[in-house]
Amino acid sequence: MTNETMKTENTAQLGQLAGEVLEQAGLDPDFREEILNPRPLREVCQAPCVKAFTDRIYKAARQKEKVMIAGDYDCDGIMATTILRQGLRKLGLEPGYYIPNRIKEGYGLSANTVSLAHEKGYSLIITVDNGVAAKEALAKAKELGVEVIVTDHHIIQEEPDASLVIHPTRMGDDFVDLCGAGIAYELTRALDVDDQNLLIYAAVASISDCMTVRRETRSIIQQGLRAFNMTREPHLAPFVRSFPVNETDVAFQIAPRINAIGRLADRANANTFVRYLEEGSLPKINRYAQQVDDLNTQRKDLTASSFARALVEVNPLSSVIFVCDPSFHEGIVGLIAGQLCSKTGKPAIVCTEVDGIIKGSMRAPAGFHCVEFLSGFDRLLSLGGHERAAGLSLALEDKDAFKRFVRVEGGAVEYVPVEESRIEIEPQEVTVENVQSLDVLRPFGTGFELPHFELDRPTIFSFFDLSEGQHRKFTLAGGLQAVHFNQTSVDQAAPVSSIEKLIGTLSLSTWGGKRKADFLVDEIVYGN
Ligand SMILES: [Mn+2]
Repeated sequence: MTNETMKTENTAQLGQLAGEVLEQAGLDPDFREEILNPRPLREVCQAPCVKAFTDRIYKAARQKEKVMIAGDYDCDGIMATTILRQGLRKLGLEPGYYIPNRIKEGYGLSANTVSLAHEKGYSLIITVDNGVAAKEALAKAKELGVEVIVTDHHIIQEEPDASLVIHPTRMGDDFVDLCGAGIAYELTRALDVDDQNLLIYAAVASISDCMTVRRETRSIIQQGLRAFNMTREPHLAPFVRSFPVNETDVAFQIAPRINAIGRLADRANANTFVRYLEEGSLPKINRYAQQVDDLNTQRKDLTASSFARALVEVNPLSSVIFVCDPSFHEGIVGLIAGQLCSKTGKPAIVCTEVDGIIKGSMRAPAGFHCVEFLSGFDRLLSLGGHERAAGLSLALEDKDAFKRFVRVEGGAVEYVPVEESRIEIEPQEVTVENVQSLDVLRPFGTGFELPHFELDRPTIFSFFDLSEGQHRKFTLAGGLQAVHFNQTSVDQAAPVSSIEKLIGTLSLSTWGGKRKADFLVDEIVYGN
C-alpha cells in the first residue's frame, strides 16, 4: 500500500464529527499527518549537547560527585526535578535538589543557592525548567568553581555562561516543543535510565505547561497518558476523579493541584512533592495527597473571592484591564488575570502590593503580545514571560504612572483578536459515541485547540442553579444536559427564553457507572 492510500484510508476511518473537527482546525498538511498517524517516541536524541551531557553524567557517576538539581516551583519544574533525580539515582548518584520559594526567593536559580550548594560540597548543578536567564547565579558559580549545566526551554535572550546548555532548539526538529520535564525525560532516555513513571510525569508536565501538541511532545503526551491509564500511577491517581483520563482531565484535575503547592508558598513547599513522588507507603501517599487537595481547595477559594473582588474594580470602558489590590495573594494574581481575560476577552493586568513593591501578572487573548506591551513602560523592576502571559514588578511610587501608561497605551494598542472557530451541532448529536469518536484526534492543546461547538436556538426544557447561582444546569431537547460553570451576573439575570446560542465543549462523565455525554457551556449568546 502506498503512503497516499494509507493516508486516505486513515481520514476515511475518522467519524463524521472527528472529520469535521479536523477540517475546521485548518492545520498544515504535516500537522494533519501527525494527527492521523500517531507514532511512538522518536529515536533517542543524538544532538551533540545531549551526548556531552551523558558523558559528563557518566563521569560524575564514576567519581561519585555531589550533583544538585535546581528546579522550578510549577508543575513542569517539579516534574523535571523528579525525572532527573529518579533517573540519576539509577546510575548510583544521589542528587540533591532545590526548588526555590516563589514568594521569598522568586523564579530561577539564585546566587545564594549556588553559594549554599558550594558550601555543602556540590561540584555540579543541573538546572531544569530554568537557568537560561540566571545570569547572576551563573557568575557566582563560575567564581566559586561550581560547574553548571543549564537545561531549559525558556527563550534564550543572551547565551548563558554555563558549561553546557541543553535547549529544545538545539536538540533537533523533533524536539523543539519540549517543556522542562520533556527535556529531562529525553535526557534520561539518552542515559538509558528512563521508565514508565518518568514518561507519565513528562506527559503531565507537557500538558500543564501548555506546550504545542506536535512532534515528540505529542508522542510523550499520548504514550504517557496511555501508560497512566494502564498503571494508574499511585501518586497521581488520587488527584483524578475517574479513569481513563485524557489531557483535558489532567489539565483540570492534576496540574492545578500540583501548581497550588508552588503558588501558596507561604503554606506549602514545592520540594515536598518531589519527595512525595518517591514515597512507597500507601497510607503516607494518601495523607499527603489529601493535604495537596486541601491546599488546592484553599487556592480555589482564594481565587474565587479575589476574582469577585477584582470584577467590581474593573473599569468596563478600559481596553486593557488593570486591577491592583493589596489583599490579593501574590501566588494567584496570574489566575485572576486569566479569569478576567477569558470573561471579558480583553488583556488583563492584576497586581498586588508586597513590601512596597507592586507585583503583578498579565494575561491576554491570542493576538496580543504581553511582554511587548509591558516593555513600553521603562520603570519596571522586572518583566518576564511571553505573548499571552507575563509577570512584572514595579516600585510602589510608580503605580500611578503605570496605571496611566496602561490606560493611554492600552487604548492605543491595535491587535486583531483571533476568532475562535466553532462547529454547529444538534443536541441529538451529543452522544457518548460521538464524543468518544474525537479521541482519535487527541491530545488537543496549543496548536490544535479543543474544539468548540455551538447549539443554535436550543430548546431548553428546564434549568436549575447550583452553588447559589454560581453554576447553572440546563436540560435540553432529548434530555441533553448543558452545564454552565461560573456564570456571570448577566447570565444569572438574563431570561432563559432569550438564549440564542450555547457555545462550549463536549465531555463525558460517569454517573452510577454509566457514561454520559455533556455539553459544557463557555459562553451564551442572547437575542432581544
Ligand atoms: Mn516550563
